Amino acid sequence: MTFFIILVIILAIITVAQMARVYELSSELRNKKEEEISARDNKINATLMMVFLIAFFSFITYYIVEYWDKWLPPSASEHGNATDWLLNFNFIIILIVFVITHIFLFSFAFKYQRRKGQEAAYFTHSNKLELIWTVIPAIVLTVIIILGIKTWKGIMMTTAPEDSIVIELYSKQFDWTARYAGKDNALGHTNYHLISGANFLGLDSADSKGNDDIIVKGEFHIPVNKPVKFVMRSQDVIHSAYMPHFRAQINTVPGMTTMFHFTPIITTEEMRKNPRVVKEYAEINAARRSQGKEEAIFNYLLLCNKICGTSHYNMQMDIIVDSEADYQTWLSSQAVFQKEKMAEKPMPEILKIAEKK
Ligand SMILES: [Cu+2]
Repeated sequence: MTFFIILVIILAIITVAQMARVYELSSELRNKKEEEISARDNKINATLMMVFLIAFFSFITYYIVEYWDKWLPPSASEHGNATDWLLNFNFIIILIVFVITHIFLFSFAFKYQRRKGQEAAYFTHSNKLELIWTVIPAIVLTVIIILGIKTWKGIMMTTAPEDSIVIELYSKQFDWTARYAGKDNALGHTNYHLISGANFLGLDSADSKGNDDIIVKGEFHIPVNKPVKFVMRSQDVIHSAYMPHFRAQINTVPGMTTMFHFTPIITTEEMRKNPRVVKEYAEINAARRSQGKEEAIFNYLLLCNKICGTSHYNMQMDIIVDSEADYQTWLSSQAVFQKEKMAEKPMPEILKIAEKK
């Protein structure tokens, strides 16, 4: 098959080359110079420019309409509305510039097609033009950058409220673990050297703050309308905690902690009723039924957004946004991490001394 495709391509190239040669010879016979383009050719080319402009815009319009509901559903976090607004604002500016420049580009090629006796105007420099195309983009970019910095500052440069729920997200090849700080709302100390067997997060048994810590896998719950502070760590390589529905993403880096805090504003139950989600899952489940698979339901996701290894694609955890009452019920049903499990591997003496310093 590949051989035939290559053969067809080679033959097509030869045909085009031969046709060009025939054209060359025939113009010689007609006593015309090869580079002389007829008025008819010019007209055809100019018309094709307009045809392309209309076809191109029609395709883009179709594309936007057809895939309009494939965007993410509305932001499930408070700050996400600000980033969505900024993104839309950028898209509107880009779209306006895109439409105007393309109309000019192709309609000018049509309007100023070669006509007999028509000379092109020639000038070497125009201060007015230089000013226009320097000042306008400069103003637009300044506005975008100022708004961007303001939004970013509001999200990243603020400290999490005092009453935030503290959750550690621990990444390793290839899964996530969530650790709740428990009643004292303080995470117990950990050390890489203490990782062994059941104590896979390396909790330090000497630190009483870890006595009430709760460790969960598979899915984790957060209450609606309450600020959550995520403290993130990584065991092996750089991963990236990506929670698209909450418009949140930050790298998790071995040897340091990174943080992100946000307030969820839509519960999982409410989001499952969102028309866009309902439509999307109707389509997904129609396809799944035809393949004899069980139905899928919408869940918020924590994904890894760094290509961190072979099973990167499957490194995810469900996030359930509950009402306050449901969250408390779920949390009380979770077992506190047992301290006996931590004692399997004692902290090396040399490290204890280093940490005291
Ligand atoms: Cu990863």
